[in-house]
Amino acid sequence: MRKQLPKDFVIGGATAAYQVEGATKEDGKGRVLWDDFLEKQGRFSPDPAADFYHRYDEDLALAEAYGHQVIRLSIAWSRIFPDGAGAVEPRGVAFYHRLFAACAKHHLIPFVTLHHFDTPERLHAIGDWLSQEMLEDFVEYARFCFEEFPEIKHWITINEPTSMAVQQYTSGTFPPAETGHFDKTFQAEHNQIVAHARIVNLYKSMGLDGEIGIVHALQTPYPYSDSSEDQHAADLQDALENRLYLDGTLAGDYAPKTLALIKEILAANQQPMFKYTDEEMAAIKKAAHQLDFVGVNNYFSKWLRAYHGKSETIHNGDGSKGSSVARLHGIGEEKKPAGIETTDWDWSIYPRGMYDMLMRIHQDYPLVPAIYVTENGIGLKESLPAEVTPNTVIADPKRIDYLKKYLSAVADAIQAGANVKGYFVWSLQDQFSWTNGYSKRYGLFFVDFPTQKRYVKQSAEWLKQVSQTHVIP
Ligand code: BGP
Repeated sequence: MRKQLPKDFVIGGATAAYQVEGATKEDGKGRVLWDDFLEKQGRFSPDPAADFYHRYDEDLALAEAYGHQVIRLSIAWSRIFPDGAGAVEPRGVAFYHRLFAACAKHHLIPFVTLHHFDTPERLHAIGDWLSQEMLEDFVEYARFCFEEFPEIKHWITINEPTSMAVQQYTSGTFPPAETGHFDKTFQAEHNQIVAHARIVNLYKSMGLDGEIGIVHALQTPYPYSDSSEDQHAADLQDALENRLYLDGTLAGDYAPKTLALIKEILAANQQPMFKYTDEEMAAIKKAAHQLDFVGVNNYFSKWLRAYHGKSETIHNGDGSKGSSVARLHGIGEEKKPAGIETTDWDWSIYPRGMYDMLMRIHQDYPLVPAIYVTENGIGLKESLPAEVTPNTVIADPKRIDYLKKYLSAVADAIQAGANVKGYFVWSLQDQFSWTNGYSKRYGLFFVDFPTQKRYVKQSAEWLKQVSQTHVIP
């Protein structure tokens, strides 16, 4: 039988400022942590990305025409406060007013993220999420946005705090590209949870007419075998990436088991426990009781087996299938069981992982009022046919197949009781990927980057049907 989605289930596409806007040197925008890092790497540039800074109206018109009701956007902190704090750049403020007005014109409800991996350079240089000054400035930037943009009714504090902390200090794929610093990773995780909590509490104290949530990257870690050692490795991986965030933001306290797993990882690596105060924990508790929704970004799952050697990670950043390595001392080694399908970037295709994560939140975190799937999609190597007209529709059967399987898993979770209210495909249009550049395309709409022309993909037509009928064909 064809699976159904609830009638009030909303569908849309996701974007992030740095990945779509381009125009990184325009209208007084300040520098962010990625600018120097990418320049030094010399692999790819964040300009022009999808040139959304100038072409947002065209993309919003496509979203509307293809049946979307919602859209995920982020505000580039450094367009508003080029230095992270202090003087406001009015041209940045004006841009977001224009963008949000265009959303209204195209009947799209924006879900707006305050921090999507783009810390202003000055704050990154003084420690990023490890710096208390950054936390203070982030809260003030949030306050400014809440007062300045009353047209926004759905706010997201931070996008994927785990991706930031783990990739900054454990695997080294995000600047400052440090590896093996589990102590910094957990301290950054806790600090992000505190910053998120203070902002939720601030928002609620302002009595504003809207909702606020957070977006987590949640990949289910499964044991590679049924041995207790592999199960324990999966639990440790879960503690690194998921548990602290789930406990802190959704339950308002760190469970003793979560803290014990973290202490075990730190002890194995001879690193100190992260610091937290009673005042911070009180703020965390208060925020969890006031949170309106949690966003789940789920693309793939992981399998862990016991490993006692040195930490070693190799990132597959160019689509060379099978080149990834992830072995962490004190945690375990990632290894996919035979038969698990993967993308060219070694991401497993495992919709069951989406179902299990949605059900875990539903069952283990009863304070959570609502869940949105805020990112899901597949990165593919795609190109334009030799002959194109503006009406050319690009065939992307793999994406349709992926979306169908994952949306079906979402429908199953709803059927089983999870309150999932909407789904955002990553991504609306092809865009720039932090560690993979421009060859990993996720969009419902193809962007020919040299000309910036847009072409519809078949997946956009498929999703329009879902959005209009609430049936997954
Ligand atoms: C999430 C991020 C997005 C996006 C997506 C795809 O982690 O929130 O910003 O980039 O993943 O990831 P990637 O670009 O690494 O393939």
